[in-house]
Amino acid sequence: MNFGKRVEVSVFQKPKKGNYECGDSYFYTETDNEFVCAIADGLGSGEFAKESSQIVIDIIKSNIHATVEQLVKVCNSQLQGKRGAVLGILKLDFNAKTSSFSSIGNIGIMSITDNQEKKRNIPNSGYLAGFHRTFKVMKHQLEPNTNFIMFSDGVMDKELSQYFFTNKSMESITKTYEQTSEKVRVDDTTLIAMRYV
Ligand SMILES: [Mn+2]
Repeated sequence: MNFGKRVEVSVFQKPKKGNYECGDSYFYTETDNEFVCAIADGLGSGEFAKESSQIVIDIIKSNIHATVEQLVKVCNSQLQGKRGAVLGILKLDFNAKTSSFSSIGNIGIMSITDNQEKKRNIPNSGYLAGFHRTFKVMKHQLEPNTNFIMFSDGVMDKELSQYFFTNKSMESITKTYEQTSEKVRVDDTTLIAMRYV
């Protein structure tokens, strides 16, 4: 096995002011064939919100070979009767050389290549709560030297700087975010910087 060789990852996470535990859950992994990253944010706060975001992340963890479409569908069905959750998933297929991403609700995903070709996902509105729903998955060719930035809705638009997309060190992106963003968070905040080399 050959873990972590193709995608460099750095994560910044901070809970909402006054909360000890963060309601956002995330997961990422790399295998020989693919890279998968997801952020889930349970609606509301407290233990039921955390339960929903954790259900979603556990499903993705145990089904990393599934497509983004399949993952969103299974996560949605497993949230029936639970507190809803918003979800962003990014999947890189190293063999097919494709990137696929989808977000249901307010999880942002952006990508930028070294020659400044920038893409931002169009989130599907709403949230996952077991109801049948349609959603779009954006699929692109996977170019080497591409940064992917995924973030929960605790990240404010004004905190997203151009620098995040042009820097080649993922650790410096999350460190810079830590230094320049508001110290007091009004919502749970997760920012994941990834670079496919
Ligand atoms: Mn949130």
